[in-house]
Amino acid sequence: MVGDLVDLDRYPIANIASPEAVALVREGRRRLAADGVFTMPGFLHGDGLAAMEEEADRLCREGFRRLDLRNAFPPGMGEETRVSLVCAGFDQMPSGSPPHRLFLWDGLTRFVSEVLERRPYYRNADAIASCMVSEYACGDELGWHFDSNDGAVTIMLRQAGSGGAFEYIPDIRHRPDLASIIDDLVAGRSSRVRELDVLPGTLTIFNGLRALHRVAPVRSAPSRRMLTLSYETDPDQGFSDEIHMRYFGRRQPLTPVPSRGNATG
Ligand SMILES: O=C(O)CCC(=O)C(=O)O
Ligand SMILES: [Fe+2]
Repeated sequence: MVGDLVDLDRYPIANIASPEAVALVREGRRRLAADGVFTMPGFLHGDGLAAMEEEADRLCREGFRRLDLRNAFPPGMGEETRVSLVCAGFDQMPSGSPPHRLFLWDGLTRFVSEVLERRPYYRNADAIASCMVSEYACGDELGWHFDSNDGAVTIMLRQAGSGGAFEYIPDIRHRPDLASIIDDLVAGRSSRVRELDVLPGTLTIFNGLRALHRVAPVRSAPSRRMLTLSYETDPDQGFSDEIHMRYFGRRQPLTPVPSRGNATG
């Protein structure tokens, strides 16, 4: 069902009980524990990436442009950072289109559940923001933040010509010296920042609740494009209306979205 998108020879995760899938899950857990991030290069094969890109072209033309400032650090820390990007939501993806099919594939939900050791685990239930394509053109960026939702999985669709790096400081949310780490960061003198360089087609599992991260400003074309899939421990969990308005400019989906048949992970 997703073999036309995902390289199932390289990543045979369809049968989660197979020895190959078990080994991948173990590797993912090890990487997340050691580095705070697990990447799967070539998760989309060449044809799958091309099909995803074609759909992303259309979605980005119809996306919502967000430009504002926010402070996404814990209360009392940090300062406002810039958010500038284009977002297209799940409600804009035709049923059966490549991103829609990938998100609704239970095999991926189960795999993410196993790697993150969240059982049961569900696709985020949001009709708009559960699955989205984002685009960062020249000058766009997503300032430093912690994520507000549980599990974010990204698939790089296109790298920026230059700039647009994903930068992060893993696993610092609960550190007692978080305030001074953030002071150093906003003053531009932090030595903790790591950069994650991934090629198009790479799937990344990342703990954005615990890690500070940002997308640095894009400096030259082409634009950076990312597919983001969200997962939750609560099958009814969606995003707030504030997120809907900020990222998508609407509270309600454009067209009613049928039930996604949420499977346990
Ligand atoms: O595009 C990325 O690499 C990450 C985006 C992100 O951090 C977010 O949407 O919260
Ligand atoms: Fe994030």
